[in-house]
Amino acid sequence: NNNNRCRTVYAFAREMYPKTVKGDIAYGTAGFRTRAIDLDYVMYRMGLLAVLRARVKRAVIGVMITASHNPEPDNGVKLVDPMGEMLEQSWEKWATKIANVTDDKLEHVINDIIKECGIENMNDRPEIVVGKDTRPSSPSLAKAVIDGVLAMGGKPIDYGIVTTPQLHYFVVCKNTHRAYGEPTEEGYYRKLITAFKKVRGNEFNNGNYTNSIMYDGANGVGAKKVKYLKEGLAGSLNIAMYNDEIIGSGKLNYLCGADFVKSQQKFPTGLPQTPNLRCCSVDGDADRLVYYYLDENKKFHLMDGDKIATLIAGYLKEILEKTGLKLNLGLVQTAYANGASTDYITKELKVPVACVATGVKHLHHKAVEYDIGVYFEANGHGTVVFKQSAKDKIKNTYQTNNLSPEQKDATLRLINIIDIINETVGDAISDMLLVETILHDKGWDIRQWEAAYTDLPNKLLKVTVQDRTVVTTTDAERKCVTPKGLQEEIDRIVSKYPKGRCFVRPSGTEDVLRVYTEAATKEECDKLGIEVAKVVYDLAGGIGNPPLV
Ligand code: G16
Repeated sequence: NNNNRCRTVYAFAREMYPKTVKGDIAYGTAGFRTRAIDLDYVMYRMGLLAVLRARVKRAVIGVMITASHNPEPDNGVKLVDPMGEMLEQSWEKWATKIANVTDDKLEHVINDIIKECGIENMNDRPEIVVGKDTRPSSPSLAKAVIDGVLAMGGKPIDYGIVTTPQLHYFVVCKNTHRAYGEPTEEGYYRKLITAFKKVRGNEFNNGNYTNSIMYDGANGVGAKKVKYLKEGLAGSLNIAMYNDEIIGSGKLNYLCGADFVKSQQKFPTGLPQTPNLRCCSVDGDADRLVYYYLDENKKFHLMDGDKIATLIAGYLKEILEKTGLKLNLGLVQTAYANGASTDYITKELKVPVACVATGVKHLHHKAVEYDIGVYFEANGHGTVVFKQSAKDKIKNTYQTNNLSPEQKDATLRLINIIDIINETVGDAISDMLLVETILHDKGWDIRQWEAAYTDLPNKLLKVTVQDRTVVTTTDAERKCVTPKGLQEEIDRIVSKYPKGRCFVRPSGTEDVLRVYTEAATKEECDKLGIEVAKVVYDLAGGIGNPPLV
């Protein structure tokens, strides 16, 4: 029987999804990501792998087709593990092997997986939940995944166009037998909207907080999906939508969206430039969120993932104090976190901070060590995770009779806030509702939020090189190991700049090296960035135009 099953797999692979690309593809920060035209066979094979993974875990596995913040001609695939995490790291080696093996060796790799993972029953039909973003290439790539799932004997459940975090949510709902929520889009919206409305109550405005927001959907799935939310929230939060051209407009992430706003530190196209209005942007698959506004002088002010993280961590700390519950709270960041934010969290908020490598998979992993773990990348990708024991404690405490009215109130607030949060992965829509809840409760406008601390000027540059793997790093990507001499040069340059900080790492989603710099003034920060980028260009094999001096 196994042999029959696998014969279909190989015939399909040869006939319909032959490996057309000679070079290897690497499993990066968020799965495989490259030009969409090079991905057909990779998708088919990820369909196969998802079924094998589901058999090993005896659970539902998710496959999301998206290239998130990348330009429209790119695409990619992320595998979602049973509890909503990104594919376990020990399986990335299988993903890489199965994606890169030649057609005639596919059989061997599959046999190796079956053997090494001890898969005995190849005849069950595990469910594989499949979702895609709005890219024009996504439907045919989704078909390739589904064909892979069917060939391996799995049962594909096609959710069509959904956000990445929605797909993670569906996987967890299914694997918890609906304890986490209904595994439908309606169930997702209902859960978030109900919790949001409960916390907000009937006072829609409070102090300096007003309940209107301008929302940039990046011309992607985040625009399509927020429409349902907007209707459900009618009145309690007014969302004015912009950049909601969807499929095939070529405008996905173009001059708009969270990645553009954060990395260019600019107001996006398509939104009215009204001063002092609270605006937010999501990215191409709606798992990142940043806030910003223009002041009276049209100066741009950004509230990035660090500002969101500190707002949330500070607020949860206050609420916890009000409840009297003893739960440990921690925050996880990456090297991209602004130095001022880390100072503020440790010194002012007195919340412990951990630093890990880029990629939500690393942050999530670390955050689950705390009773309540807040994690955010500076680019706006993050969420909050609660240990089951912490949730039980909060709920059980609420049932006891010895709470003061303040304690009871704060505990109930916390219970509802947990339901606003999509704990499975960073979720721009749920994060937005959480930020709005906190600002509303505090009665803050966006300037009051901004005032918590002042970011050190920072810059993110890209350097294109022949082969980005020549750069390897250590210490949560804060130091380069290779090429030889690069780190010494970086240290030498950085030492000339007050409050200077810099690191260089290969991107896991684009074919570039990233250069991050921070310094006391904007001019110095820009200068530092260019100086380092030049050295990187020279020592790491730069191609194309050298960075401008
Ligand atoms: C992905 C990852 C993020 C990461 C970003 C950039 O985001 O999920 O964790 O920060 O790529 O990664 P890199 O610098 O390695 O290219 P997204 O939103 O594109 O999926």
